Amino acid sequence: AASSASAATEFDFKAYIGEKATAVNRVLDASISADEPPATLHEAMRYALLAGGKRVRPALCLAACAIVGGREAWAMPAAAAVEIVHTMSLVHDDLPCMDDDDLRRGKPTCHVVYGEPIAVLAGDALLSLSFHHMARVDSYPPDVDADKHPARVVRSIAELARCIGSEGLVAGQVVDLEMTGSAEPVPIDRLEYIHLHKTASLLEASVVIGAILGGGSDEQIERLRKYARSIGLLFQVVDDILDVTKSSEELGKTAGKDLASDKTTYPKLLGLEKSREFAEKLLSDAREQLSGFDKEKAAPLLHLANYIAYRQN
Ligand code: GRG
Repeated sequence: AASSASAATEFDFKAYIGEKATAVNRVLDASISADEPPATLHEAMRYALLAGGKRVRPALCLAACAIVGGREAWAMPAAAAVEIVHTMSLVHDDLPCMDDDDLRRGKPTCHVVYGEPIAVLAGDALLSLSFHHMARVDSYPPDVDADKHPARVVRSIAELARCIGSEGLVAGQVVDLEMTGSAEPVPIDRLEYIHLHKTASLLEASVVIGAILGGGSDEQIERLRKYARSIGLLFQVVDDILDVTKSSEELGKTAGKDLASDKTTYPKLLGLEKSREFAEKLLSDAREQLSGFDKEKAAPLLHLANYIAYRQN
């Protein structure tokens, strides 16, 4: 325990996530030129993509590649791709026909700045760009496992496609929309379905794709999939808890915004204490999946799980 504690304190998570975010931002910045016509479309894509964001999904992808012994360059195009998918889902989620939000990452939403048609099309073009990145077979240095790389790329593309469509993000969004405005609170199994699809499925794909491209064994990939499912749900449970605790702080410790709003959340269904216990259980499930890996190589995924559990936004 003493040695794992010291390994944990030696790992500088802030520096790690900062370094990965910078590297991915460089790839994202280079992948869309504002000078190429149609200028408005490209501007809108860049506006959405380069507006900040924690870059958790690319970091997960790169960390999963590293834990199975892969090199960072092998997973870098995929790390960019998962962030692009995430961004396009936010652009579409913010549209008036969906959540109708005016602000995202502290800035006016894409459709507020560029209008609805361009925001829809920027989202479409970003989705297509993500698969362009995924298909970059040239990301493998020719020295190691080069012959295996195209098969890994194809497997990763299938993984990403599945997590987006009617078995993934889109399914989660549809069920979420169906529940919106209903007078009844959403039952817990529906709430879990929404989170597993809207949030966890892309986090899962980010990890699994990193592990595939890093050359992980099927057994390693499946262990990391379980890790990712736990942190995916954890992400949302913590989000719900923060919603309550933050708005309570803002309102001077009176009833939280979330408890008063129509939105169904874990604290609403389980209470705050039980929601916190559930979050702890998900974190320990995630950590357990990492126990068979080399400690040093597992440090980034371990700290990413802790970050998701203990973040303040
Ligand atoms: C994907 C084809 C396709 C269509 C989109 C709109 C839609 C279908 C799905 C909605 C997906 C959605 C908005 C899920 C919520 C995801 C989530 C947890 C967002 C917050 O993620 P953070 O905290 O955000 O990582 P930052 O800004 O840090 O990147």
